[in-house]
Amino acid sequence: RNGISRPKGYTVSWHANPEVEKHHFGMAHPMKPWRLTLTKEIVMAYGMHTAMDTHLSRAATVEELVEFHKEDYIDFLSSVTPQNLATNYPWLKPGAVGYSGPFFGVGEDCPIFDGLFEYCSLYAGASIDAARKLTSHQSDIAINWSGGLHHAKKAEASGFCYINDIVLAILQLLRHHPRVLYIDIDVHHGDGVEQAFWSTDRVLTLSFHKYDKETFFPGTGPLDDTGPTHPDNPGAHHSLNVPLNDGIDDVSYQWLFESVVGPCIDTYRPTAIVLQCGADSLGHDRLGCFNLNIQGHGSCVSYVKSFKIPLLVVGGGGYTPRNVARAWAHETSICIGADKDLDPTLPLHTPFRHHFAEEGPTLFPPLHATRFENKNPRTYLESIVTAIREQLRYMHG
Ligand code: VJV
Ligand code: CA
Ligand code: ZN
Repeated sequence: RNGISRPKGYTVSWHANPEVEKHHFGMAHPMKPWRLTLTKEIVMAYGMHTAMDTHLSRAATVEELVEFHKEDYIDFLSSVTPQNLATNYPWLKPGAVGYSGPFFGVGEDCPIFDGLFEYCSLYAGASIDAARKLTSHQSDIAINWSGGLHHAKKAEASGFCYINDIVLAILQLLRHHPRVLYIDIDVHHGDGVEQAFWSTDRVLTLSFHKYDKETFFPGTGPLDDTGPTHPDNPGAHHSLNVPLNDGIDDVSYQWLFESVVGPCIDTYRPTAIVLQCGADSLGHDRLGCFNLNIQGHGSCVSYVKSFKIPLLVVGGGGYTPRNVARAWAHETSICIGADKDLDPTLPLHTPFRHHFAEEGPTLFPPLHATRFENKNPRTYLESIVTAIREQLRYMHG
């Protein structure tokens, strides 16, 4: 292939380490790191890699990880193995009762697997590298599809996330940027990032997600959770949440996204943006319940890119690997400005072609088929936009 020419007037960098892709959470676990292999395969088959600076990312160091995480938690992650778990950490054994020591979030969602620490430090290293490319002005858009693990807490793994690479990357950006806007289109609430920056006005967090306190993970992120209630706290009004119901479609989502993100950028005037592109908000996702197509999901990236503000793009959820790969490859093409140039027929050859057999060899299969009825009437979406605009009026500076 001839490849695609570099974008004019700006630089895009791609940060990845193929070692990440080799890790397994366990056979039946929905999180599949090899979706990154599929993504890369599409990106390279189209020749998109020739239009970017591609960096082999390094593992984050312990010093870098403890900029957010608690040291005893990092010690635990770096020393625990499936073999020593039961002997060294007996209180983490299934069924253990009565122990009130550290728990660290280990369980079915966040299992201890072989190479866990290597996996964590590699995806975190890629996000930190990507953030540094932006602060050093060597890159205008930096991409790390292996990152975006928004649920991890200071001393606790949660929802398939162990290290919060997004928080670590934002901490890097904050060394040079006065204000960072974080936008999260994963179907789940970006609770870990929200919590980490709950008390500062230098990061505005905005998550779009399915919200049901009782039945949908993590159960946080209602419309009225906008930051510390005490008004002297600088973080007041600097967390925004867009709680949604099942089945939202491209047209509704795009309208809502632009109606909310536009005013956020105009009011907050961020000097850098981090966009978490969790692909579990697509239709036909194994865990999600929205009806977005690849184009609808991608239009969020196009819209954010159009503001020409230094942009860090990370992955996140996404549990139907072939569609995750389609979405992230399409979004890579948007970042390099080549989306209009791609032939929507996937240029794939064996052995990868068979992964895409279900919907056929197209980049844009219809995913909106009504597995979930759209339970987001226009009146509901309008009330969200009104509430968010109201919340933005409290924000000054
Ligand atoms: O809903 C939950 C928590 C439970 C307890 C643990 N069981 C396994 C599931 C119910 C209450 N967890 C969610 C976590 C979703 C994480 C999303 C992460 C992201 O996309 O936002 C960012 C990367 C959940 N939903 C579905 C599952 N867990 C699930 C976990 C499994 C599984 C099937 C479903 C773990 C192991 C296996 N199957 C074998
Ligand atoms: Ca979200
Ligand atoms: Zn998710």
